[in-house]
Amino acid sequence: MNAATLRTTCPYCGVGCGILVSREGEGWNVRGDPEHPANLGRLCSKGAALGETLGLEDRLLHPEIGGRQVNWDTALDTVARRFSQVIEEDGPDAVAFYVSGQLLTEDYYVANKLMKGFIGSANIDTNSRLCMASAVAGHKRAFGADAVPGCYEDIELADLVVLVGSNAAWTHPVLFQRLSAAKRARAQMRVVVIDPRRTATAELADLHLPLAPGTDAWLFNGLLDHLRREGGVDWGYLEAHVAGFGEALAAVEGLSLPAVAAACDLPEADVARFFRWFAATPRTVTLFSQGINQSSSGVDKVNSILNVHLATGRVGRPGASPFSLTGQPNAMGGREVGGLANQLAAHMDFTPEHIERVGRHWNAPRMAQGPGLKAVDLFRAVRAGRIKALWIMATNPAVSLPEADAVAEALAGCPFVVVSDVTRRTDTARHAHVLLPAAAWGEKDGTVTNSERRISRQRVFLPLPGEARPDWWIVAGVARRMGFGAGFDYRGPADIFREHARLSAFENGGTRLFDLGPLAGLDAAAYDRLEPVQWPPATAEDDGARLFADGRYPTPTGKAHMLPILPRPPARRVDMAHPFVLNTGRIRDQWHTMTRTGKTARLLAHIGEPYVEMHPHDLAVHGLSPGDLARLTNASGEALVRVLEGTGQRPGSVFVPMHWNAQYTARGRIGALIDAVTDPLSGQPEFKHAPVAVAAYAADWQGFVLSRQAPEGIDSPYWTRIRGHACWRLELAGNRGQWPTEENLTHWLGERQDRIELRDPAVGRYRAAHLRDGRLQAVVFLDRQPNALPPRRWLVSLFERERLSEAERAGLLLGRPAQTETDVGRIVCVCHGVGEQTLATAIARGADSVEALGLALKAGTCCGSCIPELRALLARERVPETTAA
Ligand SMILES: Nc1nc2c(c(=O)[nH]1)N[C@H]1C(S)=C(S)[C@@H](COP(=O)(O)OP(=O)(O)OC[C@H]3O[C@@H](n4cnc5c(=O)[nH]c(N)nc54)[C@H](O)[C@@H]3O)O[C@H]1N2
Ligand SMILES: Nc1nc2c(c(=O)[nH]1)N[C@H]1C(S)=C(S)[C@@H](COP(=O)(O)OP(=O)(O)OC[C@H]3O[C@@H](n4cnc5c(=O)[nH]c(N)nc54)[C@H](O)[C@@H]3O)O[C@H]1N2
Ligand code: SF4
Ligand SMILES: [Mo]
Repeated sequence: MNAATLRTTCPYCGVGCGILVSREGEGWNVRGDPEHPANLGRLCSKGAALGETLGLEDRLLHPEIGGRQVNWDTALDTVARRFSQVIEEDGPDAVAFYVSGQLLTEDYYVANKLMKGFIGSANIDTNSRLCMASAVAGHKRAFGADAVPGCYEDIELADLVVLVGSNAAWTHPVLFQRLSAAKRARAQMRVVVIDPRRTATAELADLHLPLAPGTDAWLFNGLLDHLRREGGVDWGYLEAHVAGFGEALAAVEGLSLPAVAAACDLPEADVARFFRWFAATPRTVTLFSQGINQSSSGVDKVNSILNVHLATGRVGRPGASPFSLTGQPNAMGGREVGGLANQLAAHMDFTPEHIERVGRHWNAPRMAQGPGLKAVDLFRAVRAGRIKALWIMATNPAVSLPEADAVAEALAGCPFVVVSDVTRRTDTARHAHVLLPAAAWGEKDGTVTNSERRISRQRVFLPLPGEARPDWWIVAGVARRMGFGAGFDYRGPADIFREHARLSAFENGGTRLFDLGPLAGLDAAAYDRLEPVQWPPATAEDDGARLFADGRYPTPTGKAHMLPILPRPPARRVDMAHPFVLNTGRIRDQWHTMTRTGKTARLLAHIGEPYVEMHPHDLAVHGLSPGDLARLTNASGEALVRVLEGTGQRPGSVFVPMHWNAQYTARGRIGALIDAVTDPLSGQPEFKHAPVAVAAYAADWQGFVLSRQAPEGIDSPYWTRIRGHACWRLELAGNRGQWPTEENLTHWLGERQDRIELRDPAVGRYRAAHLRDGRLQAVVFLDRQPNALPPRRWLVSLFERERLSEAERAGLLLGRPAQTETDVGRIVCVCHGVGEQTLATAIARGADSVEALGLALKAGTCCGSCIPELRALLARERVPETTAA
């Protein structure tokens, strides 16, 4: 590693991959850190594309009040004054912070301290409420502390890996690559995937259980009873280390195999196979994520999983553990500092003893005395006018909360909204009175904790652009101006980290697992050099990689708890008017609300438009075809998206990605259709189960714009903007009377005299191009016959030319390539830009494995995120043996 190489950590998912950054020409080379224990050199497509997201386009670079640029003093004074004023007039509970698992631990710690120790309210909640809250509550009920017992290595050591409600191939890709490699290396390893959809993750599975949505607790209860019946319970472990097992087992007694299979709508034989494998495999790891957590009974589902691991004594042992996958890069760090409204700090709760202790450590003038409002309730309070000043940091609630339209309304009606973000234009920032420019990845310094409790450093390699500042600096600046100078006199993140570590060790005496005592003395240089380290930090006897291996749990009795679980169906049921279950989640190449991944063309090459994926049978019944537009509706809202056919979809269920928002599409904020029903214990919303109606949107015309400039001035009922390498693509559709106006056309093509045009009102066709010195600037194609629209990829390729040839110019408005050119098809491998068509051709010519495709086309050889899809393509396209001769 040369001296100019900097080691840092990926800012996306909870795998927490180590990254090496170095200069490369004008840009930055980003690659996996071979020495980081999370990824050992690997990166996924999002991590690998980080170098392309560093541009300052779209960045918020200066503080703004009411849309006008102001200096930092004015901005911080204004925020401090308004917050103080509201607190004075209406009390501390009339203000709130809504923060994020994408803050660094140091940022998070300072925000939490200000609210809970100095303002005197616990109205600080985090987007982790939407993400990890059910796992947190489940862990606390079972183990007495919010701790993931296992580590990544367990996934490689296990003989059975069960993935429940996790699409790790797309959402935790590097961990999934580690799992795939282990499975290849160890013939005895089996993988079970439990997900209503057949996902990319399911491609690796020996058994996929496409259960009816929301029925996981029946499955795990059934498994528990099976273990009891078939001698699979470790009675010695239960007697010694677990309380409540009698009740838990009694609650599931008599849950027969046929009853489970019926409840989950699964073949009995498949359920039986899963149960047999689980019972017979001591080294079992169960990975779970949002298919479990995001549910109105999420906590019970978590405990139904923890129950079967406790019953078999498979907790915190090599290759044997339950494993909650964290989503965001610092979801875990947020739990450590106490970013949730119902936690205090450093894994302490709102008990009188803890309140007193934390108050003493902080020297806090006004400790919050009890839990604050959880995210959904917090925004309800904003809407009801009970919260009068709100500060949002590093999250985009107008997109990501359920009932997103109501959230936007709440923001619009709130007297004072402050937004700290790195992006200038977001659906949330639109409602801000004060915008504060935060430092982004590469510009800020601190720590994050990944899914396996490993703390890693994010380091600075870029200067602060404009007037951007780290989040901790912004919060501390406001705190000082509110009169709390002594508590917020930090010189840098190292100061904050030390204080956080000291608090974790403060009067701990082994009572709290989360103890960073050994790190509390790091000086600035040691903090700077800090190597990735798991908590609890290693001791002479224990490397800290696993928890509870000795069967001792941090509860008053030292025992874990099994809980009787009474499964509940999802809160909202489908009916005649809303016959589909809407399931929402992630796609491989986008991150949440696209504020960063939306900046790179490469990551939009795989999937560029918001879509609804449906089973072919449902398409046929509802008269829909792939490529149509569909309108999804229910009482909460509506969405307009492209139809995608997916045989992996369960009939009756549809899937829509959570990512698209008003910056990229007309009506794609799917959170608008999700009722804010939450788990009674965790407050986590049911994002995976909203009844909806789906109907064809009978567009009278469709079309597209390709343009070197980002297209603006769009008012069509349907539009999506997609960044490409050489040009932007704008997809459009509308009804009679909604045809783009002359003003729209001028926006996209410039003045009329600069265009070549073909207007055919009789058939409803408009085609135009704008060339400058023979170089294509923009084209517009609108048509009442969507299949008369020319191939977009061909036109896009013309934007890559410096000059169009005569033949190309002639072919342009005819909508036909001058000569036959090959269409590479939908891009599958985004790193090397390899399309489906190219892959299919290579397969037809004999490339018969992922490795062969890699050798021939480089596909899948960079980040490996597309390997599950390569496998699926191979399975589909491979020439049958008999005809191959
Ligand atoms: N590419 C990408 N990766 C990401 C993110 C991203 O935005 N983009 N975000 C990160 C974050 S914050 C998070 S929280 C994680 C989330 O990671 P995951 O939880 O893996 O992702 P999701 O797509 O939300 O949902 C997982 C699966 O749950 C399934 N599911 C739905 N209903 C049920 C059910 O009733 N039972 C079961 N068993 N499964 C069900 C869905 O079909 C889906 O395939 O991803 C992280 N990684
Ligand atoms: N329908 C549906 N909705 C969901 C989910 C789902 O599965 N389905 N999943 C939920 C889950 S698990 C999650 S985690 C949430 C995620 O939802 P959000 O947190 O709303 O998503 P992001 O787009 O990551 O928002 C992060 C914001 O912070 C900004 N940002 C980035 N870095 C920094 C920084 O250093 N400082 C500051 N101040 N700002 C920064 C980004 O520009 C962006 O605006 O979505 C939830 N919503
Ligand atoms: S798996 Fe991908 S997104 Fe997640 S931390 Fe690693 S490189 Fe980043
Ligand atoms: Mo998340």
